[in-house]
Amino acid sequence: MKSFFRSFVLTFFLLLSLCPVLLSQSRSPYADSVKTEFLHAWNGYKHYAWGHDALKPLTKQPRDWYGTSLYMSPVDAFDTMVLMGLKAEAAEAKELILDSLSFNKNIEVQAFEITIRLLGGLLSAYQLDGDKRFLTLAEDLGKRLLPIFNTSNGLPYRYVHLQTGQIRDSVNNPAEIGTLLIEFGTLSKLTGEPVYYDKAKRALVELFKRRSKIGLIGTWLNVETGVWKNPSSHIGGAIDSYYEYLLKAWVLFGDEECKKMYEDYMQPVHQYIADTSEGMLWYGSVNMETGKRNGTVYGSLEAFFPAVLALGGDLERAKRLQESNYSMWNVYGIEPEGFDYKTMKAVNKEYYLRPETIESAYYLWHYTGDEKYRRMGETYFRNLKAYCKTEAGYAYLKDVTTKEKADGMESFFFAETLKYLYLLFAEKGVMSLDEVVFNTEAHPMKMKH
Ligand code: DMJ
Repeated sequence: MKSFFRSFVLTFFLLLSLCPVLLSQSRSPYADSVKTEFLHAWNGYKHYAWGHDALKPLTKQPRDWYGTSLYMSPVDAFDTMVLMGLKAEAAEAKELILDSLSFNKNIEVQAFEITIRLLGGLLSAYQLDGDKRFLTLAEDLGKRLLPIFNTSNGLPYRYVHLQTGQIRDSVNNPAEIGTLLIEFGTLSKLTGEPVYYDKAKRALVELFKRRSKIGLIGTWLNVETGVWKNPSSHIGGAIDSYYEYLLKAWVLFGDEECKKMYEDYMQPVHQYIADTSEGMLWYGSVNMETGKRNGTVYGSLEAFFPAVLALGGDLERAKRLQESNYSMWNVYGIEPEGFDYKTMKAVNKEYYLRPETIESAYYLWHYTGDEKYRRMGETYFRNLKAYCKTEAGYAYLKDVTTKEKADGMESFFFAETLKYLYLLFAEKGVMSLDEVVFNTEAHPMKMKH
């Protein structure tokens, strides 16, 4: 009897200790609710904007970035449908893309946006679905984008004409210069053509060479002269994903030089750009030459940083910063584009349906198994539904303080916002950070192919 009691107690404590592990492997009921909301937004797109880049969710009109469609929403949404198991929708989107998408168009495009959304989306579609036509489209696009690197130092221009290869705008920023390697590198891997990897990698290195004496970079740079046009250094828009890609190029391709550059940047980023207020960790902005603080604004885009820190193994900083992300969200029940962390007030009041704080919650949940990140996700999801849902889809907020809506639904809402929410609530292994590297638009690139 005694031994029966002992084994009962032992089994009980064993199960108790396994609880967090089992919980973090299990599927939350929220996963299906996210799927339902994905379908709501997708059906709105289908009904009112089929074949166009995006849906304007208030006026229920289509929107094309360049006056002709490049099928942004279907390409951005495809891999999310695959991982959610939405087979019929994925088949429909695939047919639309393969029947109608062509890059032989008389338009000039922004290389960064087209790379992260379309090149990234087509490459992940190919890796997940296996249909070679996705890769053919990706290769055609890659070739048309290559002229951006035609400068004496290999630092890319911002715009390129898809038919003529004419390039424009030599004043570029670190994010647009340095967020190309995951896609171009994967294209090299899949086609066996090293040119894509080499050119995108060179841009990262050339940018690194132009950091200041204290190791920081600014916001805008003339790629021809190498002169910085805006010396403000931060982790937000126009810089953000450059850091992300240095780290991810190491994770995906094993590129040690990229890892070293990432580590070299992180030291001054934490030394100068990091700030604290009321005991909370934030990242503001400083002058790249002197390290002198020139701003205390954080925001929706900066909220990506805990995900990168977690991927790089700096879990303590990642957890601390995610607490700040969450408190920024909770001031208005939804986060603003710009937030002064000293006054805890919005300074740019829009919300563009951005994914970054959800992405960070997902990475932290993956690496720690702590259910608290799922609870954060539940708040994010509930508030998104409460404030942004419309009859035809989901809409931006013009003002997070009044919750007044604006007429936009970016394709990254399908690619990222809903994907990271779904992954946060789905059972582990649906698509894991141990097998894929997500590009900055959340398109998964397989580590082994
Ligand atoms: C996306 O296009 C990408 O995540 C990019 O890195 C930043 N902006 C949007 C999402 O906010």
